[in-house]
Amino acid sequence: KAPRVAIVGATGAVGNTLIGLIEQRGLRYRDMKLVASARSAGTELTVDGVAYPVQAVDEFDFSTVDLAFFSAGTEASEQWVPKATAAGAVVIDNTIAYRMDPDTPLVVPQVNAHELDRRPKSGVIANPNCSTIPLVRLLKGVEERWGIRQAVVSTYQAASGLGHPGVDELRDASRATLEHPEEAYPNKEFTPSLAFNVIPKIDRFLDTGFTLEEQKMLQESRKILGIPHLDVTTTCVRVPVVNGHSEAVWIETQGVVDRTELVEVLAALPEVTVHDRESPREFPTPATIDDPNQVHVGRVRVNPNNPRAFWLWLVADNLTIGAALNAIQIAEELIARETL
Ligand code: A2P
Ligand code: 11C
Repeated sequence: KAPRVAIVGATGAVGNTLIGLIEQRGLRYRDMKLVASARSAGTELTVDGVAYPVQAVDEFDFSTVDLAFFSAGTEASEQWVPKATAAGAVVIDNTIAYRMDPDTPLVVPQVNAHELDRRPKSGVIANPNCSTIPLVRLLKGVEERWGIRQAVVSTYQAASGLGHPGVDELRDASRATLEHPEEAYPNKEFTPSLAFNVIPKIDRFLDTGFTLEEQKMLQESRKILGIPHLDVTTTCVRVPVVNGHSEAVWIETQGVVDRTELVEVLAALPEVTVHDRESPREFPTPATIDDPNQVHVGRVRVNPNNPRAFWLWLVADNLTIGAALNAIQIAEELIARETL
């Protein structure tokens, strides 16, 4: 039976993308509720041609839905997810709140859909961080064929990782900096300003000297791939791109890698496009990828001095691959398994 669905954070950047994907993919549902903060209560949004009022989360009755997507920030999840699960809804949560909870599966359907065979103890399925998802989808193929000794990753992350406020601030600060280069723009989201800059800090600093974003990429990759000692080390960098995260990935393997076979293995992974399959000069960029539903790969280079290591470049739409599409694909798996 098609579920009754709520989208908490429906007015946000990920919420908008979720609605678009529900329409595009024809997700089956028998009732739709759109939820956000009290600020948005009463506004209307359209799903599949039907206008729905946005309801305030503090007045929302979660017993009226079977499935709730949460993409309203960690604080909102901490406050409202327990109420949703207590009311009987299954939650797909797109924040850090439940990802490392042992009773909550952390799922990328192309990697560990088997985690969805049972209803989770916590009632929650966690959606990973947007820079983790495309990475683990590629690491899975490499691990199965060659075995991973270590992965070293630098990310180039877009402003939309911080939602609408991040995108708005990048646009406004860029415009203001062009018009008045001598004046400092009063940034709220990015410090220092992201306009004409790159910032090697995403999320807060930890005592280790790494940032929380960097720690998420390690811990989440280990949990999703089921390899507790997987060695993934990252530097996460914000760049002045509106949407689309990129990553430069260096992987050292157990076995010897041949570029032709590597390209074949990557291209055979579900929903992965390899751009330098035929011509090594082709590569994806956030501004030029045509299909946001694919992980885009290029610059595949085996180390000429040691064929147990290679580079690749990946680009993935962070709102789609990194958030909303992954959540929808989890929902599709749950509906197919009738675990709702
Ligand atoms: P609202 O539009 O009412 O502020 P983004 O990531 O683009 O900033 O979007 C965040 C989403 O989460 C929006 O839909 C926003 O609603 C919602 N949201 C933020 N804080 C809360 C909260 N405390 N309770 C419910 N929804 C929230
Ligand atoms: C960013 N990756 O690009 C973050 C956004 O843990 O889900 C997503 C944060 C998260 O800013």
